[in-house]
Amino acid sequence: MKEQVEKALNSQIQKEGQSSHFYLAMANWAERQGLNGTSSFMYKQSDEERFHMLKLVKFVNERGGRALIPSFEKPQEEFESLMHVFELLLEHEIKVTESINKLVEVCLQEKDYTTHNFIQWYLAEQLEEEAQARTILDKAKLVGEDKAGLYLFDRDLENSAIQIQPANTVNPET
Ligand code: OFO
Repeated sequence: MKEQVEKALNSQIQKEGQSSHFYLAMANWAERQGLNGTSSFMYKQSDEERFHMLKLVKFVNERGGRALIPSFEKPQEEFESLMHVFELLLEHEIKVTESINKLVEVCLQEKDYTTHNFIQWYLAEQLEEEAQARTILDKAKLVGEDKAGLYLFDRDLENSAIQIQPANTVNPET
């Protein structure tokens, strides 16, 4: 595996793991607020990000590279509100998309078409996750500070009523 590609993939491994950590902190905060739907949703998001990290680790090793298990920054523990959580979620996903785009650029510069092909899955995933985060944030904005609205929002999130199912449903075996 080319050095630059390996470096970029290891950097992405760190970002996916950091995302998992960040979302775990959000789940933990939501659980403490009694927002069980939001907390279930964020625990699930955290698991998905960990899966994204593992998928990269395996890919690097299978292609003869050396995956590095990263350390993570301590995520913030407190959030101002439910809306704040979803604002940060969207902001974070936008940054991850930028990072995946940079990874694509490195693959093309290095003419590593196998990795380029592998990364397409992440691009599709980011599209879905950004759309999902936008939808939920729009709903959170509509609800604002209304207590009854917050209750329904959280309950709907628990029942997945306002989640968008990815078109290419994630299969951990692929
Ligand atoms: Fe890893 O899928 Fe978003 O961040």
